[in-house]
Parts: sequence; C-alpha cells; structure tokens
Amino acid sequence: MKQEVDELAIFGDLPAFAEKLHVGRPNIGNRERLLARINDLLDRRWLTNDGPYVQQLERNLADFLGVKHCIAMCNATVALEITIRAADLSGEVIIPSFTFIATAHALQWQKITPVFCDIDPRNHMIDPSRVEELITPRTSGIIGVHLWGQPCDIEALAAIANRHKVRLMFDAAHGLACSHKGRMLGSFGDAEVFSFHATKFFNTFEGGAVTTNDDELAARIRLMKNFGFSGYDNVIYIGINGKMSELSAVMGLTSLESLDDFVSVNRRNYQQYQTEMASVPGVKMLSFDEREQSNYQYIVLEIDESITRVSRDRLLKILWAENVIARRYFYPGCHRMEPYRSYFPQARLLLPETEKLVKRVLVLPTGTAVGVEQIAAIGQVMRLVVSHGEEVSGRLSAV
Ligand code: T4K
Repeated sequence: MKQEVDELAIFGDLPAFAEKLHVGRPNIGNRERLLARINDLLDRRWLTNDGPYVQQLERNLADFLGVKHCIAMCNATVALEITIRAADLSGEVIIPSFTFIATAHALQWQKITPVFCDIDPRNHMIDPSRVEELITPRTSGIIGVHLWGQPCDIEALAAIANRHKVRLMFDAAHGLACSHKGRMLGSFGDAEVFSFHATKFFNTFEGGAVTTNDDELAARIRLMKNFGFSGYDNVIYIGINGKMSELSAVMGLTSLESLDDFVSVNRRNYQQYQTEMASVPGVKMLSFDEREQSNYQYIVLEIDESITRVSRDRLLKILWAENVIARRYFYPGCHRMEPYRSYFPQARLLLPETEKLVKRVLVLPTGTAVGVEQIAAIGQVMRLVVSHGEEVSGRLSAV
C-alpha cells in the first residue's frame, strides 16, 4: 500500500490535474489567420447568406472529400432535418439507438418514426443483419451513423436499401477526414451529414454540412436551407433557415488548413492511450483501422465490470473528481430518452447489445488541448483505481 500512497501524493502535484481536461475541447487552427479573416469579413460587411467565405468552404470541403456537392449549414441537426425532408423520407426510418439524440430527433421532429436497430458490439454501429427484420411497408429509409469516425457497414446497408427500394443516408457527424476503402466519407449513400460543432474534430463553432453526388437532391437542399427562395422575391418550396454564417466559415477555412496537425496530435494521443490502457485490466480500447484515414477524435473505452474492481459509473465519478471530464456517450441510448421511452416502452427488448454497451462505454479526453503527459497521468489513475477498487478510490477522491 505504501507505493500507492506515494503515487497518490504525486497525483496531487501533477500539472495534468491542475485544470479540467474535457472530452470535446475544441481544436483551433492558426489564430492570426483566423483573426485576419474575421477582420476581412467585417470590412466587407457581408456576414451571412451564402457569402464568399461559405462558398469557399463548400468548394474546399467538396474537393477534400471528393464529392460533387457540399452544402454548409448552421449545424448537423438542422442539416439532417433538411436532408430527411429533401429526400422525401416519411413513415418509418431505421436508425441505431446508440447515437446522439439528434439522429432520432431529426426524424421525430418531422413526425417520422425512428425505428431503433441494435448494434454490432464489435464496432458499436448499426448491425445490418438486424436491419431487414425491421423493414415494414412504412419504411422509407435507413440512416447509418459512422460512430466515432469509423465507417458503418456501408456495403451491407446499401444492399438492403437497394433490395427494398428505400433511401440510405449517413449521419457522418463524427466522420470528417475518415475514409472507407480509401475513399473519404462524404460520398456514400444518397447523402451524408457532417457536424462541425465545437466539440468535433473539425469545427466552425457551430456548423455542419450535407454532401451528396445527387444533383437534384443538392438543389432541393440548397433551396430548403434558404427558406425555399429561388432568386429574389420568389419562393418555390417550403424551407427553413439552415444557413452557415461567414464567421463560422472562416473558422472552418482556418481549421481546414490545420487538419494534418489535428490528425497527428490525435494520433499521437491515441497511441499513448493504447500504451496506457494496455496495462489496465478489464479495460478495452476501441482501435482505428490503420489502413484507413482516421481523425482519431474519440478515445472510446469499454469497461468490463466483472474484471475491474469499480463500476464504470464509479470510475467516471472518480475521474471527474480528478478533473478528467470523461463522458458516457451515448448513455442510456435514444430508446431510453423521451419521447421515445414513452412511445416505445418495449424497445429495449429488441436492443440487447445496445443495452449492454451503454453500461460499458467511457470516452476519454483527447484533441489538441491534451498532451501525452496528461494521458500518462490518466493512465496512472485508471490503473490504480481499476486494480485496487474502492480501497484506493476512496482515497483518490472524495466522491
Ligand atoms: N449526430 C451525431 C452522431 C452527433 O454526435 C451529433 C452531435 C449530431 C448528430 C448533431 O450535431 P450538431 O447539431 O451538434 O452539429 C456534444 C455536442 O453538443 C454535440 O454536437 C455532439 N454530437 C455530442 C456528441 O456532444 P453534449 O451534450 O455532450 O455537449 P456538452 O456541452 O456537454 O459539451 C461536451 C464537452 O465538450 C464538455 O466536456 C465540454 C466540452 N466543450 C464544449 C464546448 C461547446 C468545450 O470544451 N468547449 C466548447 O466550446 O453534446
């Protein structure tokens, strides 16, 4: 015990814990270039409504992703809503329950029923072998979610969508700069939707984009995100305000220039975490496929409580008390949140893998605000708590 007490004393002095380490701390590009662009947009007095910086960002992103159309938006939730409407989805749409609530809300907001599908426990994503049994005459589409920046089973979902003549879209909120079979996410299915929220690998403060190779769909989405205006004084469609501002666009253009730096810091952090977590019993870390391009933005652990001597939730509290603001994404699953919990009280019976996974996952901080020494310190805390359980955890923190 003496050694642990000594280690505990060291923890108190570690700079890593002097301030909070959050999951989701934004990656920020070159400040001078960003401020110069902000000055420029102020000088031009063109702040929003398809301004030159938004157009530039759309072109640069479309080139980067190898897709015909990129339509920048105010956030991914509105982008999902608009795309769902532009693609004429109705009735029921199959999605995973293990996702951020926005995937489900974007449907329900439009009175379309999200039908929750179970996940493959190996990669946490929608399990294509469970999709087909959920298809009914009311099914109009499938939305796969590329969780943690990893592609879901695109080919299997495309085969099902083709067979049943339903739309296939992807929630690619986590997926910028990630590839599938060497091709960037962004041009699969009928359309893909990215989030550029502050917490994402690439951010525009708030923001998002729809990408598609479908000319007609792109044209409808463009109209819908601008109230349905087709030129001055002429509205030809029902629309909403989904526009991205110039301020967001300059943040995006600046972030794009730093993308390689963001990836290399995240990859370094990921490798450091791999080393640390290899020696934490009962903890498995999700790995990225090194043959593909990844943004390494999510450090995702699965905690096996039958091996660790503390529960996942106790571990989370201890980490918080130690200023490591880890998260239980996407606990407890959309099906256990309102209104879905009330609408589908039996949904959990069809989601056994989701039910297990939401109790196991813990996401740790990474990104350009996190350094390797801090990760090493997190590793030390995890090793101590997990191997000595309550005995040590009571001393580590007052939670
Ligand atoms: N689909 C999927 C699969 C998604 O994950 C998301 C969003 C969407 C769709 C919808 O995209 P958007 O409409 O947002 O573009 C956060 C984000 O707000 C949300 O965008 C994201 N997913 C989700 C996974 O995470 P919360 O409720 O966890 O946010 P919050 O405020 O707790 O912040 C998360 C962490 O980030 C905290 O530890 C604090 C830190 N943080 C946050 C902000 C905003 C910072 O350090 N700086 C910041 O500026 O949802």
